Amino acid sequence: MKKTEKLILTKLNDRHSSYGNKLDDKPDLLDLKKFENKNIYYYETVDSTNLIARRLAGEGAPNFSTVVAEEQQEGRGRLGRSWFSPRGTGLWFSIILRPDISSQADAAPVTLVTAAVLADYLRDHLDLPVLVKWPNDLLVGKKKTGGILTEIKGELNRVSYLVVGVGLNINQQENDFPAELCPRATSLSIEKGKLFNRTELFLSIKNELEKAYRLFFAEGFSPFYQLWKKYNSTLGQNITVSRPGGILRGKALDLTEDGALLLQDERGDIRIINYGEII
Ligand code: BT5
Repeated sequence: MKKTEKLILTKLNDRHSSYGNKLDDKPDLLDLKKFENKNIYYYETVDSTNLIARRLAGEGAPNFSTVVAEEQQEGRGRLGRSWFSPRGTGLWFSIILRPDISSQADAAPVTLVTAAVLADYLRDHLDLPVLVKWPNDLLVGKKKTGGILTEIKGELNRVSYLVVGVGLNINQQENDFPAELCPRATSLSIEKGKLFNRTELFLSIKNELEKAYRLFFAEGFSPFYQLWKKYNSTLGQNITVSRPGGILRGKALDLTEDGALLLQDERGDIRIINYGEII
């Protein structure tokens, strides 16, 4: 038997055992019955769950309302980049948060909290060596398996709501990614060699995140600081950061207690980076 045939057979058998009598190749759609009374807005196809969540938040949707979609046609990354979100394979969802805080700065570490909690969850439940690249990438080795896009609505001293968008690659196989993403992207299924029940993962991750956000908005970033440091792939590395003020090169020294990156630049000066990305 050829290697590829074996792989396909294994995949079908896995589906068979994970999902009952499912032997066809239809995507495993989310199980809506499990979403009742949980403030979950389910869509088959959307432009972006973050955009829908922002609209719902503007219309008054309560804290922790969550938008989840099988597929995003215009999934968004940061800085106008796109997020590849094919149907029935990953988890694409956005959680609305309505914290009782007045300053946007207090909300800023929410991306780091989300990343640390997701890494912890995937390590603990799936035994997957996930690391966090500052500020919003979830990596296995050098490949990205998830990303976070946080958007804040408010003025400087007023926060109306936050939308935290999470994209996690779950059941994609290598040939499901477009060629340009293949060398840089992976999924839980590629890493673990089996398919996952997305409904269970989604509900369990959503639950962990809600617990974490309650704690974060009550006590700040400090309960998550060590967790983030434990799982980061950034500190100690020589990095290049692109940020609104331009490009900076240097060594990532530490994370401040409110989630900014401390970088020692090429002249030896210590720089505090609140926003940017490692390129
Ligand atoms: C992110 O942006 O990593 C944030 C991704 C957030 C996606 C979620 S899905 C639910 C919610 N609704 C949305 O519309 N968005 C959020 P960034 O750091 O800018 O990374 C984007 C880059 O990651 C792209 O330019 C690609 O290089 C790469 N990429 C795109 N899709 C990917 C995928 N599925 N897996 C791995 N890498 C991907």
